Amino acid sequence: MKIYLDGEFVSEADAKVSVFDHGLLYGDGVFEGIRMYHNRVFKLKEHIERLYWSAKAILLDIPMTQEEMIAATVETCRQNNLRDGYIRLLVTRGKGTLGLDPRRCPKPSVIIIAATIQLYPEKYYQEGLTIVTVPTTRNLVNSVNPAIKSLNYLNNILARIEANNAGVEEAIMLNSDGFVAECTGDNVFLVQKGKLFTPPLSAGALYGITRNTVLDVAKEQGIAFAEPNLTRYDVYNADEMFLTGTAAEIIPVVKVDGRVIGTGKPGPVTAKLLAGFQARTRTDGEIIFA
Ligand code: PXG
Repeated sequence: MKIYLDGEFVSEADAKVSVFDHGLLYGDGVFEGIRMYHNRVFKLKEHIERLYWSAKAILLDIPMTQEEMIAATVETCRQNNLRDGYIRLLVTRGKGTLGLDPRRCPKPSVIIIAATIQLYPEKYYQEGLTIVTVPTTRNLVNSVNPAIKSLNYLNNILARIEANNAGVEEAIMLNSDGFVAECTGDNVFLVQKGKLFTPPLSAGALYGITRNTVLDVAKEQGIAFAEPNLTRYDVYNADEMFLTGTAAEIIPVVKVDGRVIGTGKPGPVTAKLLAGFQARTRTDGEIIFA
């Protein structure tokens, strides 16, 4: 495996960061998770744009242009001869001192890892997921805004532990007002009487690339959608539910907190949106090998 590290391709054994890197010491940095499908890096421009927005929000100056970052990401896929898989792109604050002051970190580190991906088992796509809501509240927009894809994922990991303890794979996180924000690594969608609903970004939902793609597909397919605040009551009484994320793509949910959602089987609107999404993975994104 060849890993991009600060402008060079190095072997996995040589891909090392300092123990004084503030990405490690404080979770001070930002990241993206990106997919390649059929020789294309899906929605790469959108991922890189979001990366730079996350960086701006934490006053981190990425030492490359967006165009250079796009080129480096595609080149990392080429170096690893990958046409399908998963990319983890990180920018850390870089090496500093033991104090948390980011001014002591002169140079951010850029790391790009291209690998294969471990997907959810196929049976979850066929039968749907069972999930729960968890006690850990999603970060407040005025603390670590959930819009920032930061290297500090403890809020999500705590919720994921609560999901694991309940014997399930994902968790609905509510915001401090009790509205649905998102899952630990996925956005939430409901279908009610043929109309699509997803929480607004102001509720603490990530500006998800898959979320945006699903909304584009819905528009194209003539499916009406809205972004109102959603409660657990709305979830329990939905006809269909699914989650979206780069890793999960579109995954149906059939049970939440012991309540069966709709018929208890993945629904027709979910299937139609999934087909539209999959079509886009064939045509959308930077080509890896010309
Ligand atoms: N919310 C959160 C908190 C996320 O981390 C999403 C929503 C979905 O956003 P995208 O842009 O991916 O549609 C994410 C993304 C993993 C993994 O390994 C998780 C994500 C992305 C890639 C891989 O679990 N989460």
